[in-house]
Amino acid sequence: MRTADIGVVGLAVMGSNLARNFARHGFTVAVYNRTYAKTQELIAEHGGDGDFVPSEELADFVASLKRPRKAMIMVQAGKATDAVIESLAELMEPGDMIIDGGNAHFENTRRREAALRERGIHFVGTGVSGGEEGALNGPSIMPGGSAESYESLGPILEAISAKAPDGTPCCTRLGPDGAGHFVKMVHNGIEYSDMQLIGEAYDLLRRGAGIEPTELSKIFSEWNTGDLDSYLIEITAEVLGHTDAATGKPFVDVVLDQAGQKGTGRWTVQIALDLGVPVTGIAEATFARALSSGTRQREGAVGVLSGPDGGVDLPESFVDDVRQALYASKIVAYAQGFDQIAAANAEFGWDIDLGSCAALWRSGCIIRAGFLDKITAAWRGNPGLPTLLAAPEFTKIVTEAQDAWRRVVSAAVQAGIPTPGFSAALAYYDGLRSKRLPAALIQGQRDFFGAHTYKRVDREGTFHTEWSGDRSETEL
Ligand code: NBP
Repeated sequence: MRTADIGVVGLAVMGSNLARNFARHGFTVAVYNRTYAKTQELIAEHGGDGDFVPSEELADFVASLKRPRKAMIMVQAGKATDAVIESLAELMEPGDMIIDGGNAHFENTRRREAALRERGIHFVGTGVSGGEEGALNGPSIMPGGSAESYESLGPILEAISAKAPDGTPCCTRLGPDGAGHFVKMVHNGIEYSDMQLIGEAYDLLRRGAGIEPTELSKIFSEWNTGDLDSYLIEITAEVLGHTDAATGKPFVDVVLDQAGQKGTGRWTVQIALDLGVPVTGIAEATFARALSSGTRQREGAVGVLSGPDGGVDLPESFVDDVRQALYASKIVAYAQGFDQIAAANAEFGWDIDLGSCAALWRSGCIIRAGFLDKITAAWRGNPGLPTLLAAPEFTKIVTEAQDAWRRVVSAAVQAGIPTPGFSAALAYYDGLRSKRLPAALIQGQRDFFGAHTYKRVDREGTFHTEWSGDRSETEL
């Protein structure tokens, strides 16, 4: 009795919403959860969404799938995922597919794919973004895995995915093994960066310019109608406009200022360090969350370490300056994320198309934003761009924004308002455009203490100076 087009294992919030999304698109969906009560709950509450085939036993679940079988796992990342993969693999046959839609580390996905490939089973590690609402109504989907598996799986995933404004599904096969989860990880890293930058804009306007949350909510709403049009700006306006029912105060004032993290920002930075890619925006955002949560250090410093406390003369144009600084810094954050994906292509032998990444982030995911259309066009127009900032449209935007950007960073320093995201983005921009960097001096220091050698600007070759001797130079 093989009737189901696809199955979902793990019916917590993400799995049940994805299962409902499949069903609403006319697919017959097999559903299984370790605790059967959750399966029964899904059928009782949402059975009317479409055609579900519930099973209490995993063997019955597998038996209910059409060949080649497709089972999507939406369970807790880590050990639970390994356990479910093993149980499924024992019941499956060569040619079948196991799709992991959880937030797996891409190295785990590479390991799992290699192990299952030995057994003839396709393993598709796929990023799913958009939270529970996206899972139900159309997420951005970032699959890895074999081209062969995508032939039959792709149309099903594309059907339930978000659609970009031009109607294109926000789901594309990105490459083999860990490519999909890698792209999802970088997506989350950019999300960290974007949120930090918005937080800094808020802080500058609140503490620096003294604008109250209700007014700020209007400013962000207005920004959302222009270049900054994005989901994160939209929800920022909502959060700032919200009043706490219990106290009547702005909601943002009653929330403890300690940002949590589940680890994907940290992974992005760790891998970037291994790949040697400067993702300074993502790193600063991750560290800023850590600083906010470092209660011991903060308690020891508040009232002890002195400095200006927000008061500074600001230019008339300050609100618009902050908007421009935010836009320019955001472009840098995305440019760095794309650099990281390009570096992974070289390291892991992938061929992830940067234009396709930008295209599938246009809808459904947390970093969806109007300007991703421009980014998509930039990479598609010239896949060999050395950096997104070199695309003429983006060069123009950051060039036009830079006076405002510099005014904002200067004002922040004067006012004692921390802007690690804005400052790091501007420093990265200035670093990239500098004809000469102090790295020459660092090479001299390295040669001095460790005979690490250096290259010269005027001759080919590798050189060392006898620093502790007569300071003569030898060519090696
Ligand atoms: P959770 O991450 O909370 O996991 C709960 C599910 O895992 C339940 O179905 C539970 O079954 C099952 N499970 C566990 Br825990 N251990 C198991 C085991 N050993 N064997 C079988 N099943 C096991 O669910 P979620 O929040 O829906 O997220 C699912 C995945 O999607 C995660 O990897 C998450 O990182 C990822 N994700 C989440 C979001 C989001 O916004 N929440 C967004 C994108 C991706 P039980 O009912 O029997 O305990």
